[in-house]
Amino acid sequence: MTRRALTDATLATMAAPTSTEPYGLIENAALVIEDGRIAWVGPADDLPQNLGDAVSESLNGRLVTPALIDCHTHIVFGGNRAREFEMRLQGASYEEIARAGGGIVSTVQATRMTYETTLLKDALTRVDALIAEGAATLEIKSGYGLDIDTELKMLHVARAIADTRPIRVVTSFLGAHAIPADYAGQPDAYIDEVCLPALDRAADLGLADAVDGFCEGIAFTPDQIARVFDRARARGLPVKLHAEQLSNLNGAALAARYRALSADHLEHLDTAGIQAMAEAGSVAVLLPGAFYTLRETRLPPVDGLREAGVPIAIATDCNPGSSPLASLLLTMNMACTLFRLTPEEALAGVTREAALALGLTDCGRIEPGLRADLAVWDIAHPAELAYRIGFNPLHARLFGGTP
Ligand code: DI6
Ligand code: FE
Repeated sequence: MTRRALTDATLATMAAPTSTEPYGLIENAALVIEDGRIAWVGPADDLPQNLGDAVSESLNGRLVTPALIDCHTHIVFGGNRAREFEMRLQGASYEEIARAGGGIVSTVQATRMTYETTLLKDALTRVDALIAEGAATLEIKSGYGLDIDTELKMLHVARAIADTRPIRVVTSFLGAHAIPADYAGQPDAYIDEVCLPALDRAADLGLADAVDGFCEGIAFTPDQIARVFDRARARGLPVKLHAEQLSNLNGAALAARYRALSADHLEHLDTAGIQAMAEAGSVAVLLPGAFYTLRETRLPPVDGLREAGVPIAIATDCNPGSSPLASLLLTMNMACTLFRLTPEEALAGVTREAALALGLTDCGRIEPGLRADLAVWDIAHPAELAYRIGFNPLHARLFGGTP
């Protein structure tokens, strides 16, 4: 058995949402790690004496948080969309570009043409940026293939990331992301001939941990999404949904009917949608990077979500179009400045609530029994994480107890 004790730490345990101590903070704390798991947490004075051969290390008062979790990314893709960024700056809207054959569909073309090795190499540059800021868990979606082979290729690359770097990857099959050019005007045929068979293949091969969709005027209707969710349910896979991003199609309520892990974006979510999410226990995943990039003006209903007790997570939405963002620290800052989350909610949003959004019960908090996925920061108080812009105070990251 390997055992490590970390002493002289300030712990933001993020333990319980109802905890009276903000951030679940414990000062002058210690932590014991055994075989990759957290074995003991508490005030340093109470540290058990019988630690045997444990290696002990003083953190000199540094702050320790759960390692960060990015619960919504499209981090695997071909090419980039800098040209589209220029077009938007000349006045074209995201929807106009999408309808004119740009947008998601142009990334689909690039992703189909890019070799798996290149997709992996390019994705790793972004993954490394997340790891450098203390991330240990990452959700990755398919959805830039939109044919069976390329959807599976993307999911293979996502799995390969976890084999190449010390990070945990959770995959989502997002075949219902956009209607590809070869099925223009035939979304139902696309669902039948490509999306559902690809979902089945991904499930057969164990490549998908969940199923996602994009319910929007420029993507799929609630009825079409429901057909995809029916198949997910038949295959025993949990669902989540891009909902209420650009308009309100009652996608969140649809997702809630399927007991979705999360509904994501949600700028146009209404009261009925909030209520449905609260009853289903679905997490609201807010994506300030997309809101910022698209210069949206309608804010997600944060007060309503809080009042209804819907857990709020935040994520990068890292993708080449609407959120070319590979920083969870900047995401936290944006969530506070743009969406008025508190710094505590922002940190919970990339730890405890992000774990919930992925259906993971063994990470996202500092508690005995959970994985020792930890971030050690050169700061004194957790509010500093969301407060600064373009500043990375990470001192060390532990992944399953290993620095
Ligand atoms: N919503 C998003 O923000 C991303 N996908 C989605 O359904 C955008 C993807 C892209 O523009 O490439
Ligand atoms: Fe997204």
